[in-house]
Amino acid sequence: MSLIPKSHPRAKSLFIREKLVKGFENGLVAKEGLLAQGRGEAFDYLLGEKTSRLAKNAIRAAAAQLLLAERPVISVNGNIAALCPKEIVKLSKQIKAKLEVNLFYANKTRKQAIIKMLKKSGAKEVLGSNPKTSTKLDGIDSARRIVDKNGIFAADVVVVPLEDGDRTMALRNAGKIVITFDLNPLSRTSHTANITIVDNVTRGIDLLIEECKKLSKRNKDSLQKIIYNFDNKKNLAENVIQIKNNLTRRARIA
Ligand code: PTJ
Repeated sequence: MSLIPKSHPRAKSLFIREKLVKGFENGLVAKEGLLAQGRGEAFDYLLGEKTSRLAKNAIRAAAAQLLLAERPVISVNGNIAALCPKEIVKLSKQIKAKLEVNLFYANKTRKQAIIKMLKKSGAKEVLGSNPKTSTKLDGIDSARRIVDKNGIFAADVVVVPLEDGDRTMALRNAGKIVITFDLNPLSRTSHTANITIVDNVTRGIDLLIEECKKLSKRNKDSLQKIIYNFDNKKNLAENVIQIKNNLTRRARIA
């Protein structure tokens, strides 16, 4: 049973933290994943811990891009498997995307635990553990270079939530369109991806599923127009301004 009272002023944030800790105890999350969550929390705090208009714009562009994709793939790491496994599977079904486990801190046992969790959450197939179909992505030295020939390697659009900059760059260099969730608007991943959703993945993922549903009846031209009108660099710059404004407001009333 949780030790966090629902009435606690920071209950929501503490519940998310608890999910990560449980995920760590159950062998899904890397130790470093707990630290990554801490960095995310700090940015979430500065952003106001809510999904902003800017994040909603990025979610809309991401949904349009996913609906236009021919071979979309969602890359799953330990943190995602612990934070929102059901939602990730739901998104994959909504946009007919493949799921592939891809870890920075590679570990066979953890990979299997993540695959098991995704299957328990409704996934039929999860790529990323078959040596016969694995291959290497050029331009990257970390374990993330190992990808499935039928998954990330062949994808045209890849969703990489909570990612490191190296692979985002390697994916871009391989001609793929990259969508990420990253609470840090300054990170290399944020700046290298085509579409960065600056929001907590635990809040934004449901909105992305909804938006994919909402836009699914739109024609190609209309979806392309949404993407054309989205400017990732501008969105990131406005997120930084948002943080600055939040800090200025807090400094005034403190
Ligand atoms: O499971 P593995 O081995 O693949 O490892 C996964 C982690 C997350 C440990 C690995 O990819 C890593 O070290 O990531 P980074 O470089 O710390 O980057 C994670 C980014 O995600 C940071 O910019 C964080 O601010 C951001 N972040 C953390 N938690 C969240 C988040 N963004 C959105 N939602 C979150 N809940």
